[in-house]
Amino acid sequence: MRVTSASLYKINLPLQSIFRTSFGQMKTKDFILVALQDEDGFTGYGECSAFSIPFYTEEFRDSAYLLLKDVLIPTLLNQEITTPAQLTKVFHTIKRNNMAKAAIDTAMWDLYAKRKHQSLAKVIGGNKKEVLAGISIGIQPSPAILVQKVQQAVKAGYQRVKVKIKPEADYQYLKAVRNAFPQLMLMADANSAYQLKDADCLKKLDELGLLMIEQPLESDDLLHHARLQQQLTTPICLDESINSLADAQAMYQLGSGRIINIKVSKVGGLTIAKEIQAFAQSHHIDCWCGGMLGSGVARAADIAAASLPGYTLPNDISASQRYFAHDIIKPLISLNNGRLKVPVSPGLGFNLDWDTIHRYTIEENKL
Ligand code: OSB
Ligand code: MG
Repeated sequence: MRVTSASLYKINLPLQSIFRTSFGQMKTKDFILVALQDEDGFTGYGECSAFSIPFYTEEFRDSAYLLLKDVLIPTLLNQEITTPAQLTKVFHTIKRNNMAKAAIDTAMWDLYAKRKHQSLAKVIGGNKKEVLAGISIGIQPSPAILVQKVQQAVKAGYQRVKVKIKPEADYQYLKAVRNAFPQLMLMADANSAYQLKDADCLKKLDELGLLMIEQPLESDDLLHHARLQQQLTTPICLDESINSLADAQAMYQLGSGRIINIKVSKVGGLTIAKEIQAFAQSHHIDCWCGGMLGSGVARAADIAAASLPGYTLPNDISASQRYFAHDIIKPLISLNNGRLKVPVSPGLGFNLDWDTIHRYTIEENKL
């Protein structure tokens, strides 16, 4: 297949409510939609999830937009590509910038799947009919309000609840949730808000029977994560630290954690996500699929990834309406007994909602 033209849309999609983490807060999901057209009239769609400010990884939306427009798409145009897995070679000389690359990777997988009249899940090797939905709840003003939010999530059917934490909003908040829901599959995500010297504070969380603590320390600090894991009974899950297969291998060798949050966008797309899940599966490391508050296009790719056998735990893939009053796909993603159906129709398995896309697009380019 050969990509002959491409379109980029910079979109600011309003969130239903402000999402607060230890690194900042968001009112809109700012992202880039990439459309790639081939010589036979097929179109593949991918999302670049980089935030407007580089507070989660070093990428940000405008840097990704420039890279896509001026480097990645011009490099791709008119090249004969046999399989999307080849893209890692095509972009080999471009360092990191995984979220920009992931937008192209996922769009190419969508295109490839549509050309074969197969679902995205099928072409990447997924073998599940549905995947487990979990929810991520931002930092709340008080433990009582958090308990209310968790109550709503449980009622909606979410199989696992993740609570964002930071120093001063950790033990008391989680304890209140644990008291109200003794059996709940509960976990915490610190987004690197702690240091090794805070180990005592994190050790206190061991009594709450959490499924895992996600990314307690800095993203480039595998060594201290290993030291911390030795002191905790709760498994550490790495998110920000895992940007490549090599990162997953280093985590395993060093014992920096026991679980991986594989984000399709953060690792550069479905090809690498698949490699990491295969490595994890062969080394008995549990994995699940994380999100970036992505729109439906990102989440459709996440559902396909989560259908791979190595994704063993509930994912941060929620229904469209959890985050958005208007999503950019049709039909909306919805929960079915706490599960999400893996589409069987070609490609991503959703149509785009162009009214919504045009309404929230702030800039576009045709290449
Ligand atoms: O750390 O997993 C994270 C959202 C934005 C940035 C980082 C993270 C998150 C989430 C929400 O936890 C995941 C989602 O539901 O999309
Ligand atoms: Mg995380």
